[in-house]
Amino acid sequence: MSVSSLAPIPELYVSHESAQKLKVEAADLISWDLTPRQICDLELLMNGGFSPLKGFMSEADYDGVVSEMRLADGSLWPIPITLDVSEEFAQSIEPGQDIALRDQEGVILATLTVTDRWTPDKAREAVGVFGSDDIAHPAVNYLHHTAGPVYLGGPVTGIQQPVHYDFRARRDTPNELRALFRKLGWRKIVAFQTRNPLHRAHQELTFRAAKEVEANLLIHPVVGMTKPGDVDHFTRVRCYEAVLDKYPGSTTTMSLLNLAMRMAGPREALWHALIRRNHGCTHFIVGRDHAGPGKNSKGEDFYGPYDAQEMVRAHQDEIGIQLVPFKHMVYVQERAQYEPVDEIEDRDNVTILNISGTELRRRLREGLEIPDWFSFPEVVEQLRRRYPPRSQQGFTVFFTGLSGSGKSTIANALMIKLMEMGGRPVTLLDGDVVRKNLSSELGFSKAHRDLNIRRIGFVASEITKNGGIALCAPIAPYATTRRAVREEIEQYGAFVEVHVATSLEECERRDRKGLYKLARAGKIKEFTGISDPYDVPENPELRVDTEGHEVDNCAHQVVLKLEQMGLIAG
Ligand code: PPS
Repeated sequence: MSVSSLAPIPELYVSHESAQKLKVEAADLISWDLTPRQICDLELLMNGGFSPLKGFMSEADYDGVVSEMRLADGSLWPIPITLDVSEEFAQSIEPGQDIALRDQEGVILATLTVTDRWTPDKAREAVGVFGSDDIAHPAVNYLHHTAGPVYLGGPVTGIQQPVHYDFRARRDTPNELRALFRKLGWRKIVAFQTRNPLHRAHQELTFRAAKEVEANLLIHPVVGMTKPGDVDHFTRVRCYEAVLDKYPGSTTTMSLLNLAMRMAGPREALWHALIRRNHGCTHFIVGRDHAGPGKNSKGEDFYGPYDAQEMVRAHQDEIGIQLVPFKHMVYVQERAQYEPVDEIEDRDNVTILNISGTELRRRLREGLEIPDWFSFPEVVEQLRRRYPPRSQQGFTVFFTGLSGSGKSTIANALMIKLMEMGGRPVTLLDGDVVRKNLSSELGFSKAHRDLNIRRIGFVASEITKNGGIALCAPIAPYATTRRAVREEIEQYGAFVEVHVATSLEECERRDRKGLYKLARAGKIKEFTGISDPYDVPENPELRVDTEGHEVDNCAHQVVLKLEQMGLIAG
């Protein structure tokens, strides 16, 4: 098989008229609100991207896929496509019943006729599909900690495509791509899967692949769900658009694929190949460590670097798409070009250059040079817009300490110093002020304090995300809540925890608001340090001692810390 027939592939959508009728009838059905991953899966089920699947897998299909990559009818399929739901929802329906599948705004996308309902053995699924039950694997972690405990299976009736507001013109169903290839007269098409920005090495690899098999090139990036921590798809698509100009327009095209990746290495590569076959491609590029999930909890790779190639090679004839294997491409300085690492015979006499993903992120963070041999200036420009150096990113300084420890005073002094420097807007979320505005209905129980801190964390994370500086100064007595706030904020920028370590004795001696006296007299209940706990931070970025240090000096210590962390220019 080397040319594509490009005949239309079966979809699960009903006609427009039937869809309108179904939408009305579905008002009486029980609804399941799909998760983001399920929406991705459903879109590819409905548009034929997952053909021959006709719905979410039955238990028999699932068992066959987990143990031997085969559906009950013997067709090859490597990844379970299951509808995971809560125990409560599963109990509310009976097999044989139709349910409505809705997106997160409640729009109906499809109905599912439930034929199967079962409780999977998730550890078995993890070992079968991902080769390990280690939660360092993002899909294993998802399976155990995000996916619901019960699976529903059955045929899907497609009503409408999920709505996408972004890059609409760049998204194509398998049949739209097949029609495009037909129209262009393309009979041989090699697909390139990616979840990363395209740099020069990728361009060289795709050029070579297309030349080698004399095929047209489809750049087919995943924009559904990729590995946590990846460059977001908005930035990536802008990068792809910039690079597309550098390909010959008559033999290259780009289309976005709304796939939710599992990072399942070899099985995932086979799945990607099947999906590309469904999109009308005849060849599929598999490079080094395709869909690799990173290291396991022992620091070892989950899969061998070329396991994915072997897997696709072993099944290429059966699925009808040919593997184009590629070795790792590196830059040979003396020849000023990229070459596959295993084809460099004079490696002792040449200089081989490479920049890893980690090194690239470091250079972006620190605003260091990214050489032209590595990437295109247009791509670097997009990445720099998305990842400005730390001194231009937002961040949060989170003061914690007992009542009267000096948090607000130091935070106020710090705010003035940061405003004097200028550059980024500074917002102070002081404990007392927050309690007047954001949290006026809350008291001081553990639940209320947690809610108060989470609200502060939410506002600080929004400020940080938008490039501002948030200074928070609540007591925040619970370590677990502080950690949760840290995790939320660190998605967007730095979180600098400052423990204002004034002792209880000193706070009580100062008793600026007279509250300690009232607390000792039992007139204020649940008072931190007296009748309520305070978890002393174990590893704050900074601990300041206010006893024996002026406020100005304490605020200056924070400034020095921010400088040392690269958050403000020195
Ligand atoms: S928390 O635990 O982080 O939600 O507390 P916070 O929002 O920072 O509010 C603390 C201020 O409220 C006053 N206050 C109390 N503090 C602790 N325990 C009890 N029971 C209490 N009741 C009132 C107190 O003035 C705190 O102000 P600061 O600025 O910390 O001195």
